[in-house]
This record gives sequence, structure tokens and C-alpha cells, in this order.
Amino acid sequence: MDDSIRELALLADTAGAYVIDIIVPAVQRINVATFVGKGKVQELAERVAEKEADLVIFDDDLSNIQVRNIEREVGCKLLDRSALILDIFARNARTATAKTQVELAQLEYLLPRLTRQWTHLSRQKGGIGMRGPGETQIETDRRLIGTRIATLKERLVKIDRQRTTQRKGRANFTRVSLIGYTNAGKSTLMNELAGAGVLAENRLFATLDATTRTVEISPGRDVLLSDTVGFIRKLPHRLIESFKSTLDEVRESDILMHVLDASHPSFHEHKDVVQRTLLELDVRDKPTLLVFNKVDAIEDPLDLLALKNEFPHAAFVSALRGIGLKELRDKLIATIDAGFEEIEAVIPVSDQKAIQHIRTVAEVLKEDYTWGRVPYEAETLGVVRLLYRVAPRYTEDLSALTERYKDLKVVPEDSLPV
Ligand SMILES: Nc1nc2c(ncn2[C@@H]2O[C@H](COP(=O)(O)OP(=O)(O)OP(=O)(O)O)[C@@H](O)[C@H]2O)c(=O)[nH]1
Ligand SMILES: [Mg+2]
Repeated sequence: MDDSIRELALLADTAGAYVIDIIVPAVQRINVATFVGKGKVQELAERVAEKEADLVIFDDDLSNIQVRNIEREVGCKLLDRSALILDIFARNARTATAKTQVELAQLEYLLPRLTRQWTHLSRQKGGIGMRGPGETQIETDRRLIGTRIATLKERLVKIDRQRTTQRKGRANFTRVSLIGYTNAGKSTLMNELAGAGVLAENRLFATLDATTRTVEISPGRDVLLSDTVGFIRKLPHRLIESFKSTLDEVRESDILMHVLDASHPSFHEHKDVVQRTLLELDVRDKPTLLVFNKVDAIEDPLDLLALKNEFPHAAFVSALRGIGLKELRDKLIATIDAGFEEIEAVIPVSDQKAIQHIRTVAEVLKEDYTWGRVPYEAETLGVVRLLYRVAPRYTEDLSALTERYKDLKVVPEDSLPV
């Protein structure tokens, strides 16, 4: 069976439907009115009647007209993949942010469908100047939805602002995001690394909002780790857009940990889907550590060996059993260090603003003071030589600072005439 269909069955299950039959039609040409051909629709209607089904789910996205036409033929409710995913998101939304984001996605999904229905009706009734009561109702609905969408967007702007402020407050931490296909084990890994108490479940999209915790990856070295919403193939584009607040966490992190379910037969495809979705989010060129999870569930040890050969730089773990976490930490540190730059700068002690700025955005590794007279200073103070480690996102900003004091000379205190 096609893996996309198997996944659809899992999605249906997650949404609380009991799958009683699966039909895989070979669609050669898409029928504008019913997506699949007439014969297929008839076959579908017969199966629905025979098995007394309450719901039909299509793996592809359908137009509103197609949904209505097929519903009429088969005599039961019909959902397409996007609608099903939206339904699951709506069920699993717990935090205020997730709820707002999901509602926005749902309404934006609905809006063009109302429009299409409206054009359809107006054409039926002869078009302009022939407004029936049905159309007026739809217009009212559209306006109400439009207002609600505006309210939700405003709310999200506020949430974004709050989150940006929060992130600024933790600027000097290295930020690491767990990303990956849904159900890969991101939340389980988060719990294992951070003792976070995040919900981890064997269902799709258990996590819908970002959770961030401090994790000590080696003695005295903390990073901020975020667990985020999972990806899936054919994720509705609008949903990605509505999840901006949550996904900003990914966009603004320094390092990504891409978690994969190594025991899943289609993990290669999952990996591609995740990489494509990242590009859609405009996340590119971020240092990424591949983490193959669920190694305990790989039956043949040779498969694991082959995988290690194929991805020599990746980490191999079982988040559930706590296997391979030391190696994971080491690889994470290596990934961070490879992506970060060490910079040395000499700053006059009187420029506390600059020193403070470096302390905020970078990790200071060493500081040496030389007391004496500096041309910039009215009184005799000195300079500080700072060695710091900084994420790529700040190097430009900080190199300007370093450049400013590049020719700084200090006359040491003990050589000053008394
Ligand atoms: N066998 C095995 N199962 C695991 C492992 N890690 C996680 N799981 C199981 O995989 C399922 C999904 O785990 P989650 O941590 O919720 O996955 P997620 O990536 O956060 O999923 P979403 O939030 O839904 O995108 C759960 O049933 C976990 O118990 C592992 O190392 N081995
Ligand atoms: Mg999760």
C-alpha cells in the first residue's frame, strides 16, 4: 500500500475515526467535477452503502465543488487531507497560542471555499443583480469570518511581540530546536534531555506549540532547547503560515536537531519532507545535527550498521530507553562549536555599553584587564581583552565593535609618571 495512504489511515485514527476500508484508485486524469472518474465515485457510493460508513476521507485536497458533488453521490460526509489535519490540530491544541493559530488556519481554509460556493450559486441564478437569500447569508458569513481572522491575526502579532521580547532576554544562550517528522520522538527526547514533562504520545501532532527549557549539555554549559510542532507530507501551506509564532522558534535558533524515526520504513522520505518544509519556512543553511531515534526498534542490527555508514556524522539514540545520549551531547557540542566563532576584542573599560552587549549576546570565555590610560577615556582606567564565542547571527554586529577599537593603544598604569 502507498505509504501516503497508510499515513492517512493513521491520521484518521488519530482524529478518532475507525478505518473500515481503503480504496486506492489509479487517477490518470483529474476530473474537475469529482476528482476521480464517474465510475470510481459510483464504486465508492456502493462501498459506503455496503459497509455503512459515516465518513469518506480523500488523500488529496479537493475543491469545494468536488466535495459537494461526491458527498451528494455517496451520501455521507467527506473530508480531504487538509481538513483532516486541521481537525487533528484543533483537537490537540492546548495552549492559547496553538488554539489561536489553529483557528486562524481553519478559517482561512474555510474562506475560499465559501467564496467558491458563492460564485457557483451566483452563476446558477444568473449572476449579478439576482441575489438570492442564500448568497446574502454566505456574504454575511464571509464578513464575519473576515473580522474574526483579523482579530486572530492581531492576537498573534501580540504573541509574536511577547515571544521576541522573551527571546531577547535569553540572547546569550545557544538556541537549539528539535525538529522533525511528526511522531519521530522529539518530545520524548526533549523529556530525556531536559526532564521537561512534555506530552509525548504515539499519535500524530501531539505537540503543537514550542516548549523551551535550559539544558546543561556539559558541565557549566547550558543551551536553550525547544521542542516544536512536527511536519508531515502535504502539510497545508496555510497551516504553516498560521504557525509562524511557533515556528519562529525554529527560524531563530542557532542549531537544529533533526530527529528521525530510524525504525520507520519511510524515514528517508520523511527526511526529505522535513527539509522541503524548512525551505518553505525560509530556514536554510542552519548547522544541523541528524538524530536517528528509536534505534531500539530497528530489528536487524545490520540495518543499524548500514545506517551508521550512510550517515557517519549523525547521532544514533533511543530517547525512550536513554541510549546514546552521551554521544548525542558530544555531537551537539561539536556542531555548536563548528558553527560558532571565537572572537577576541579589546574594549576600553569605560565603554560599559559595548562590554555589556557582548556579555548579552555571546559567551565570554576569557577576560583580561590592563589598567592604564586609553586615548578614549577622560580618566585613567584601562582596557579589557575579551575572548568570546558567538553564534553566526551576531558576528556581523560584533565585528563592527571589534573594528571600532582595533587601533586602541593603552599606556600601562605602572609606566605612567606619578
Ligand atoms: N521504540 C521507541 N519508541 C519511541 C522512542 N522515542 C519515542 N518513541 C515513541 O514514539 C511516539 C512518539 O513520540 P513523541 O515524542 O510524542 O514524538 P514527537 O516527535 O514529539 O511527535 P509529535 O509531537 O506528534 O510531532 C511515542 O509513543 C514514544 O513513546 C524510542 O527511542 N524508541
Ligand atoms: Mg511532540
